Amino acid sequence: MNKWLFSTNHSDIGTLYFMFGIWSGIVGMMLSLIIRLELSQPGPLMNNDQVYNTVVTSHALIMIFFMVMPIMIGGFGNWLLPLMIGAPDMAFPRLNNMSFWLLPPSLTMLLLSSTIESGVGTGWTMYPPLSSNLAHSSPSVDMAIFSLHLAGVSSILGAINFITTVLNMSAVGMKMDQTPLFVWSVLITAFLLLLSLPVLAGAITMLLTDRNINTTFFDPSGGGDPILFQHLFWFFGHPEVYILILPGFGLISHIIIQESGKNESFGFIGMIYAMVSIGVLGFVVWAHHMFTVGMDVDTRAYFTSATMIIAVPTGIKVFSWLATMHGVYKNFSISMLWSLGFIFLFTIGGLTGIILSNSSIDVVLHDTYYVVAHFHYVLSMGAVFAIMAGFIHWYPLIMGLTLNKKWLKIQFMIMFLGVNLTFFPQHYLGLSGMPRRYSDYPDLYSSWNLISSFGSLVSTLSIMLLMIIIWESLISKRIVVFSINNQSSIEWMQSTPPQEHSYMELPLISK
Ligand code: HAS
Ligand code: CU
Repeated sequence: MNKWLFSTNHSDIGTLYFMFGIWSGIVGMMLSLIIRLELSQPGPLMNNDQVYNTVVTSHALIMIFFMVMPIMIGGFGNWLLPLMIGAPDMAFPRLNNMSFWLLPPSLTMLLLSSTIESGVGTGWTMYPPLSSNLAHSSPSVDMAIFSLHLAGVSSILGAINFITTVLNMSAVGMKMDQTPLFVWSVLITAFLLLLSLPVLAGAITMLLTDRNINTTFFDPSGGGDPILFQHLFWFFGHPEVYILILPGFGLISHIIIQESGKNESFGFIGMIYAMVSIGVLGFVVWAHHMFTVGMDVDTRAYFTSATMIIAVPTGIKVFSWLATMHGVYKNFSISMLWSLGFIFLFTIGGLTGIILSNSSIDVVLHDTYYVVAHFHYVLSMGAVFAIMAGFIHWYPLIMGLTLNKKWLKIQFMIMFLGVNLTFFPQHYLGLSGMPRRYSDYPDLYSSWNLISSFGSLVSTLSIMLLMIIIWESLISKRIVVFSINNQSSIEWMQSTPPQEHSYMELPLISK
């Protein structure tokens, strides 16, 4: 009990984050099934649009704040980052414990907000006036705001911890240009968190005072402006999407390097600059989420151009991953399958992002299912595929056990099919004008919605299979043997002698 409650050990805390993230992921997945069930055919299922919108809101917030971020930054960050820089632990172990333990109360608050009165039917963006006290008079929105405050504090403390750890506790002689890519990705993510979360905190606090103590930051009747909330929200919200994907980029790089038998990534330094540029540019493109608010043409031209420039560093990453794989005998290990799936599907999502960044096209596509398709390609197939790849790749390190490869391959195939069935049709729905965040639609949209809902069942099946695979590995107890001489008994540990840029090999092997 004390081991878990008061843990100051980076790997134990990492494990807690994994368990928390997986649990939230299951909750988020159940909520998505409710959404797809409601939308599987025209006409009402739950017959309550406020409840439907509450489910959509909780699904998004849970997946973003309580599934992807805890698993990627809290789980993989805590487990791998100290090992990769040769540090004994995180810089502030007790702060690390606190970062984790702020999350369960935060999630509890969010879940409870759905159980009292009308729930939060605002969408994860919480735009006023919908989220103000006229349209959402119950305390549900206030609870959701407090929940985000807590999650925000947790992430800011975590970010401080990661930045300090990397800058102060790297092995002697490890220069920044020798620091592994995953460490870089978490470092950059931590800076994005540190700079963007306080802006969200400010925005939701202003919303809280608007709702409860008669300020009018977002209320024109008192001289305020609801558009101000959108600017503040997206100044956080856009960097947030890179927070969700950058650690995944780091994981994918390591897996591809290792599975291709290379010592370092193709264009290692370029990969670092690409991530830094994505992080910096991520702060100057926020208004591409607001093209329909009535912006002047010059501002739209600026935000369109700035957004498109992000395709350049992202392209550098995609082509460097492909070049890293080039020239080796193709090895379709499971983590490599997920990595290839990641590159392919993330690129599709990135390209639809470029389409949406055109302000005149976005005026038509904004708030349609095309946007939903875009962000699920980069999230459900980008971020989640990176998590799957990483989890399977480092499962032997984390659990000391091996997984059944044949079943994992089948599971990959089912999930690949499932997510594409779910989200590819949503491009067509969006292009033909189906709006997002509605519980019903005209008959015209029936067929693609049915296929999409069927796909979500297929994906759920694959996740259930994954749970069985993990259970099988836990009861079979095929224990991993770690060797110090680089000749590991398991496939994923096969590595060439450590050279420049491959410090990450050392601690993993001596573990
Ligand atoms: Fe996005 C909306 C544009 C990346 C997540 N995005 C969202 C939302 C989420 C999200 C969650 O400009 C919805 C938020 C909400 O609830 O309303 N996004 C982009 C662009 C990129 C991008 C340009 N998004 C992401 C990532 C996410 C994410 C990563 C999370 C993990 N996104 C938008 C826009 C909206 C938007 C609009 C608002 C839409 C609306 O109306 O609401 C880029 O970072 C993507 C770069 C990646 C690539 C692929 C690899 C690059 C290669 C190089 C060659 C490509 C070239 C492009 C030269 C581009 C291979 C050529 C172009 C062709 C079309 C062929
Ligand atoms: Cu954006």
